[in-house]
Amino acid sequence: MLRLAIQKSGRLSEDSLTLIRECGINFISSSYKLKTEATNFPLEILFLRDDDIPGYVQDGVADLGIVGQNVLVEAGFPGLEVEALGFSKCRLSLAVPRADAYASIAALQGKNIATSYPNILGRYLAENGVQSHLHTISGSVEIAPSIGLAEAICDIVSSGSTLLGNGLREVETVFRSEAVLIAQPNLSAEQTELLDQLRFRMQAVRRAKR
Ligand code: PRT
Ligand code: ZN
Repeated sequence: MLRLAIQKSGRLSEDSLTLIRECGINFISSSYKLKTEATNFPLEILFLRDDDIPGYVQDGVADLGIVGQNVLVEAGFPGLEVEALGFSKCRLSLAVPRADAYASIAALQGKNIATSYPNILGRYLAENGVQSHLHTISGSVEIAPSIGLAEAICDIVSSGSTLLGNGLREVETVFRSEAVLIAQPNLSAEQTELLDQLRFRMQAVRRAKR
């Protein structure tokens, strides 16, 4: 038996459920149940907040998970990734108020930056020799410059319309992300065999879509 953790409700949920179904795995899901069992594959599905998924898989509470690389790497467990899934593509970017001068990343030296990704951003700034003050906030990051909390932000971007709507301009791509399948490091031989079957089916689903 394998336990797979997916996001309960959010941007990853629908594509995660669709992928499992396209792998030929049948299950009944209802919005109030946090756990369901597949009827034709030894798989149990847990519905969790995406932020909790890497830790649960690292600890072996869940055997597998589907999560964005942004959340996985920020949590500090990049080694759990076993398969890129090709959906929920986005980027983690730095942005500044549209009217502000910005020649290079050196412009952020000594500045306040609001983000939900202090680990990924901290590493990126260090690699670029820039020291900034990071303010970790968990949501609505794009509002920070307009309320005087920070001179810049670092947040997830996909279409760019949220930045635009908040008078911000994207200036650096810090990290590129997509949804990935992750697995706990200590699967049994039987579980590894099931994981291989699952990955084989996921790869076939992706190939069929190309
Ligand atoms: O409740 P829970 O904690 O499970 O969910 P959540 O609110 O933390 O996550 P959710 O559902 O918003 O996102 C889940 C994952 O989807 C993220 O971790 C990313 O891997 C991926 N993803 C893809 C995105 C986006 N696109 C995205 N556009 N996550 C967030 N956004 C947000 C972004 O934060 C910003 O506020 O959308 C806004 C920007 O979008 P654009 O299109 O205006 O640029
Ligand atoms: Zn989350």
